Amino acid sequence: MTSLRFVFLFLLISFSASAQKDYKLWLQYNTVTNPTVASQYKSNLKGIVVLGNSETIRIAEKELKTGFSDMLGNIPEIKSEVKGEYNIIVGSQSNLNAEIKNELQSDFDKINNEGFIIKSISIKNKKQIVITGKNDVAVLYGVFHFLRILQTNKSVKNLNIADSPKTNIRILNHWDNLDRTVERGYAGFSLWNWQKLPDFIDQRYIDYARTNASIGINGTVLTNVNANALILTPQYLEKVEALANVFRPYGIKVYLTARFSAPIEIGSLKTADPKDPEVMNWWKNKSAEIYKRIPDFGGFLVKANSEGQPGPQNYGRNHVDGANMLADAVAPFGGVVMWRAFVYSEHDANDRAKQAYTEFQPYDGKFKENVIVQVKNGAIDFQPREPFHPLFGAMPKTPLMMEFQITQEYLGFSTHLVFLPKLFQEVLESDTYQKGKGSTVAKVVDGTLYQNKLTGIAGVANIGNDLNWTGHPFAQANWYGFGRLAWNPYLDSEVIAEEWLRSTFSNDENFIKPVKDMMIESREAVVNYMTPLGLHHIMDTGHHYGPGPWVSNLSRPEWNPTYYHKADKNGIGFDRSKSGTNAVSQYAPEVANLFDNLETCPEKDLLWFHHVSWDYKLKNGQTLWNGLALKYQEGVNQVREMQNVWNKAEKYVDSERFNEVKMLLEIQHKEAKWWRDACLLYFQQFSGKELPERVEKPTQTLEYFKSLKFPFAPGNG
Ligand code: BDP
Repeated sequence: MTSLRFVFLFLLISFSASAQKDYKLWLQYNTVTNPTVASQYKSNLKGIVVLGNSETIRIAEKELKTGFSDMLGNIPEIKSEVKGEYNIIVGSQSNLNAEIKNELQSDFDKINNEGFIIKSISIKNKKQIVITGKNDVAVLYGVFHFLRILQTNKSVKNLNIADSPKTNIRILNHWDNLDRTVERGYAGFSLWNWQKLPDFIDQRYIDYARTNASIGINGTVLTNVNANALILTPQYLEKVEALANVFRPYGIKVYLTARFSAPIEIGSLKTADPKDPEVMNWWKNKSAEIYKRIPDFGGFLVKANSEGQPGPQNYGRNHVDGANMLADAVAPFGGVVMWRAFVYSEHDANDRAKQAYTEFQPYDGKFKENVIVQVKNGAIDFQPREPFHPLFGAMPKTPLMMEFQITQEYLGFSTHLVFLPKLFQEVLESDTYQKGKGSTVAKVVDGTLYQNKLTGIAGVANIGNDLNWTGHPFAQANWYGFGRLAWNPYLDSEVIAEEWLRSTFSNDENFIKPVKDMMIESREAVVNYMTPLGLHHIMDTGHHYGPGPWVSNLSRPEWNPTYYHKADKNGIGFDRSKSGTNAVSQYAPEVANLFDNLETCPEKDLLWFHHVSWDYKLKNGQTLWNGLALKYQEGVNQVREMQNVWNKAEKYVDSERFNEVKMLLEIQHKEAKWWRDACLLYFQQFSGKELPERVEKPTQTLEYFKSLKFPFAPGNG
């Protein structure tokens, strides 16, 4: 009996220890096991001097203590003043003594308000490490960066880091509804427990803020872009205020989505016309009411006249009228309006890929100073691969912010391992040529191309109340990588993958190298088994789970996969060249010509821009049909290789996370085959050709795949 009880207790403890690992994300603070590294840390980090006493500074101090005690087994002596050497001195510029301030003057000149300095200095011949910035939140960023140095086992000798975020707004967009369902969420329900707020503060709110601060995220939009006006009522604002209070010391501002028709729905006005004085007044008063509660409220995110959401066009006005009216309301308080450019209309027969540009580009220079236009990375909708959105670089007088999707709506939900920073990097590196060679999307986004002051990157969150936050343990890397790229859009995704692996799992080189390669490859794998060679939007209806290239019966033509692949006896692909819809003309001439010409169009984008015959010869000499089929097969093979790599990682990973990933990879493998077989069987009806030898034969019929239904797939409202 006793021994049974003991076994039970042991299991319970080991289960919770393991579950905690999942929960702790990249802030594991694993014990430093490399003896050389550990002894270097111990001899260089002997005391901690914390200057200042704000809540933020207390958080920074606590973080350092946790980091030290977990990673090194003891906390260096906490001192009230700088005595002796090898101290870590933590505090903002104004709290440093004159000598240190002087020593760091040129470093302070290099950083912006959110930037930090981590530097080894010698004062009166005594070696010290200073972690500082212009305010306490910047110091907190510095502390997290310093702990990352320890987590990744890098040297703490001769530190000389001055790093600032390159964008102002680094923000998560939660598509969370007030009933706690999450649109396109695959990690459980919303974190925000509106029923228990404002009085009950879930520990997860604090952990959420801490985690975001650790990667420099400084904003969060709590509510879905398909907005509910109720969030703007006093009953809910009181709850929002409670969350804002939790997030504030971590440097995170709260934003809300503004439903354009709110003045009617909760304000009993007859109209929401942005030129109506009563409406303008309503928003002004509403903003004042919000700022009274939340003085650092960030502002509004708006989806207007898009997919049925109300907007200024309901009143014969345009996006500029709508955005500027809201901008005026929040301007006195320093708020911003993030106005989304994700628009396309069922009344517009033009290529959907062209519609946002056609509508928004002429508005360049017309928005108020505190408006930033939020543009998805591609012109359709977060597909596994899209060429960059033509609006980037095309609105020199308007700040544009990037919208990435971290949640994997079109990339296998939270069951597929796909490392998204690779996708993000591909977009950010794309050259728009709008101001000559080197006019990359990253330079548009960080404002350096056109000297915009307001800059930002948004990521549609993949976070829910699952124990591990993101559903898939590796989806945590996408949250992490988003934050790192929002801070610095020029970071290499390989560097990000490596940092994340070291902080999340292990510093063992035998683990890092193969698993990092697996992550990097995972993005191309998903493209290959879902939408190779520029195919896009061929998923099943509504839930977007699994393949549905046959779907052609939806009321809006541009919702049908057949609209996008246009497969017929002659070939496949969407002709967006000059002889087709001429979507290429929305890019700068250099880019337009590149895409327009079959010879120069990158094959990864081929079927995005061209309708080509099944016998078209690819660069590798294969016909298009064979090449397409082989790509689908390659995707499946890549998943198999990912499984092999993971199986060899067993000894470096705790058993719970190891098994989770193993099971998920099995699902991914099954679903990769499903995509391959369903798509190839469907397209084969048009090509009329046999599958090439190296492609495995489908084990089910096309009719079977078409019959699959998923009435309760998650994320589909
Ligand atoms: C699509 C999603 C839909 C979102 C929409 C948007 O399917 O749920 O509301 O984008 O971004 O990707 O507004």
